[in-house]
Amino acid sequence: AQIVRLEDYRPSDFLIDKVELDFRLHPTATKVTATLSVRPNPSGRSDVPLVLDGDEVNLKAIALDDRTLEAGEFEANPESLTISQPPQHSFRLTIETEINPTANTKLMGLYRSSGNYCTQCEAEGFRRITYFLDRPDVLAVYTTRIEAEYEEAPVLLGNGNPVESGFVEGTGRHYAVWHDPFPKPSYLFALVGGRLGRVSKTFTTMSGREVDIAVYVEPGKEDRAGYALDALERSMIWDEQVFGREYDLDVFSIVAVSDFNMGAMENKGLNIFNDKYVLASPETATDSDYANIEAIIAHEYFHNWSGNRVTCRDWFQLCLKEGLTVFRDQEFSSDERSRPVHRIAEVKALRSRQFLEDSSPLAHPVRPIQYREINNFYTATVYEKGAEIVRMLKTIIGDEDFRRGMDLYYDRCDGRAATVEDFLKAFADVTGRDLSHFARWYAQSGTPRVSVHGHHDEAAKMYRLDLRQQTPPTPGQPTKEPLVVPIALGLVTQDGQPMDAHCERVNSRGVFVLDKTEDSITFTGVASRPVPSVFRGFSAPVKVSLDLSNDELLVLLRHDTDAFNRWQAAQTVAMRLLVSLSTGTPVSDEEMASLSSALCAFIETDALRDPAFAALALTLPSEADVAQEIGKEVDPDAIHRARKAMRRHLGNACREQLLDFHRSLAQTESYSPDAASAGRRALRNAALDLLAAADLRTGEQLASTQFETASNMTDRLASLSVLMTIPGMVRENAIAAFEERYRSEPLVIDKWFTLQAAIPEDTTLERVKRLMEHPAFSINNPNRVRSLIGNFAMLNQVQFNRADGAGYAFVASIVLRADELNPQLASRLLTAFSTWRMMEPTRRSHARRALQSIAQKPNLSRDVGDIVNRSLE
Ligand code: HT7
Ligand code: ZN
Repeated sequence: AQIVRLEDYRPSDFLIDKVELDFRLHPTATKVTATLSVRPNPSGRSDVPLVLDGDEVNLKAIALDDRTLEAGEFEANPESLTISQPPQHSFRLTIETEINPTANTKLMGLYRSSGNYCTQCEAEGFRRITYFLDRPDVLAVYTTRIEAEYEEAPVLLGNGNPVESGFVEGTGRHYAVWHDPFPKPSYLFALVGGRLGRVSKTFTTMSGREVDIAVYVEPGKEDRAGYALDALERSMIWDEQVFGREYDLDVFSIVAVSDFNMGAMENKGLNIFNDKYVLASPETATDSDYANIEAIIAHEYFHNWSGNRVTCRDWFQLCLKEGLTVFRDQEFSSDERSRPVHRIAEVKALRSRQFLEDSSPLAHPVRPIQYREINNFYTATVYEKGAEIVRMLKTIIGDEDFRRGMDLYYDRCDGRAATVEDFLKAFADVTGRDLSHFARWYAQSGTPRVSVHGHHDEAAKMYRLDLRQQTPPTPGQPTKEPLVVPIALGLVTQDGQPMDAHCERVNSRGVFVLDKTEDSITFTGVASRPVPSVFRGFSAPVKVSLDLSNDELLVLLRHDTDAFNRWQAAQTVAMRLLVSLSTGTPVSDEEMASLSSALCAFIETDALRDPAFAALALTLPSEADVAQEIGKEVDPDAIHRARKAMRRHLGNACREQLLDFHRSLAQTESYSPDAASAGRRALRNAALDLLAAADLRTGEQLASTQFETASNMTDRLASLSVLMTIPGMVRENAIAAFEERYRSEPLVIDKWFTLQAAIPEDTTLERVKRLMEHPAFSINNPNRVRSLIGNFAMLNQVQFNRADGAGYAFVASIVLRADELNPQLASRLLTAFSTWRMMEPTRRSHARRALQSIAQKPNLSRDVGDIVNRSLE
């Protein structure tokens, strides 16, 4: 397939200022008439053909300035429409196409979900609706008329503001006209038509304008949309208060659909969501579902400025909107919830997804320089590492200059398609700093490793930190340059007091910026050897090597003023022990006991002050995290045994305290999804998990009572998850009871699929195959496939990576099946293989064979072909 390169970017030769669309919705033959106001681009080439993009579209008619074009004046195929000699001045092009939304299983363009019509146009879906200059730097003002059978689609929604609606006399059909005054790229186009229930309220913006905000869901599920509406209102208030950004249309609608390739989509004024990220009730959604809904509602809303008002010049600039918007949604969640707890959750996700990607054959820069299939670049690197870059910028320049830079960026780029350079220039201009070295973060892939060595000179009362950074080679980048790494740090005495040491190279916000391969900083007035606390708050997305002993780290767990580093200290010690246990390096009883007694002491004194934080401290690094840390010749069975042994040890060591938490934190009042209540549930369920690891019978008894008496999904699912680790009839009965209770709730059945797919036992593969025959399962529905197959591959380290290769062969076969229907879904599933090279030789050769079996298949989609080839390179 053809490679698209950043260096080949040139402006479009034509521009489209105005688009008028007329949709006659029909299940199998929807007619689309697009009238485009086209003009030559003064910055483009002249005397060149006009080539519009298409994808599986069927041209019915074409006219230029109302004159029907004859054969020979244009050339059309499903992939493009070419007018070889277009006028050299403005003209109107009217294009009639016919599309089949029911047959659209790719879920890109116009498709149907539960009988409703909806669209997904990012990145290149608009060309599946009509021929167009489907690129983000062509911005137009859209007016959309939608017509449909009233009975089939009583609700008709488009971008912008409603203009007109009515019935088409004598036909049973009705229509609605929507106008969006803000110029936008085609990827932000959307329409919805269907039978939908609605919850809404009026939001008054900071300048006093009234906006009708609404959430549309399947009729009968309106009572599950309230939290999403509330999260939307809080997001709108937050963006006004924190970034000074106000909403700009009269309506803002969110529509939940049950077939969706990703989480949600920020179409102008008409966000379309995967229903998983809208619907919530205490009976069906967990605390983490509520947190995700809040974050994704905020994310899509924030795109109205970071993405829509200021969009991307080309798809290489994807991080410009996605990295920035993830940063914004993370800040929102941190303000709404506990900042340190949220930061830990962000970092856990970054390490497990992005660090993994960055060390895999799929590693790429935050701003890639080439792609075969853009859909494969909606990655953890673009989104999450992209957000970390924005956060580092803020850490380096400080809060006030960051806000001034954001304001300048919006002022300069509003209504335009911008680049990463435009973004950085705004901050360079407000601060007078040269950010060209910092910009390397966008271009260089791989996770830097920073080593930190401390030297104390008692006589001189000096303490020196030697810092060294190094980034390993990644595909296409054999050598690396040093990056600009902000290190937030402080010193702590051996008995845990903050030290008042001085270093002039550490700024007033406690940040030192490492911008060379090696550097040293010296603190004066340091009487005794301190414990350094570095990368506080995870101030840069790097791996850190510390020359601290476990005992010194445990001083940080007890005393550091930085909550993130308290958590990190315990994780570092646990990781060291888990790696040793997994790789056959002896671990003494004392080493195990020093961690468990530090954790027991910590929960004894601190847990109830911040239960969510305590729950995180009690959760050991995952099996996948340990595999990543080991990095080569990985044996997932050994890691599984090691982690199990350590959980058992911890559960035994802290047994009394854990039993007490499980008893005293039981839910008494009615369910509330707020962070404090969720934190108490998290601690209680972390305690249950460790108690079960220590003693199966106690665990089974506590978990089955909790399962039967739970008053909310968080507690019920947590207890079922514990039962999953204990083979036997109690488990199987609980699985059956859960299915019976929730069989008509697809999103809950997804959780049920996931739990079973994650059972670390040899029979799980057969169980997963059996579950594919379950009436609730459908290979066409992305949520079902991700819950059952995706989570088998991503969460079940021992069974996906079975030594006999059966896990790989199974997932490969599903990738091929899914590829015929939905290439995006298939290629995401395939990324589970990104760890294959770090496995021990037997597993590695099975995985290679499975990948080769995919690569050899004729007619692979571009999506799957691209991932499989990069994985094998
Ligand atoms: N900007 C949106 C990306 C997206 C998407 C991309 C490719 C295929 C389907 C998709 N659905 C949504 C979502 C976001 O990051 O906000
Ligand atoms: Zn986004």
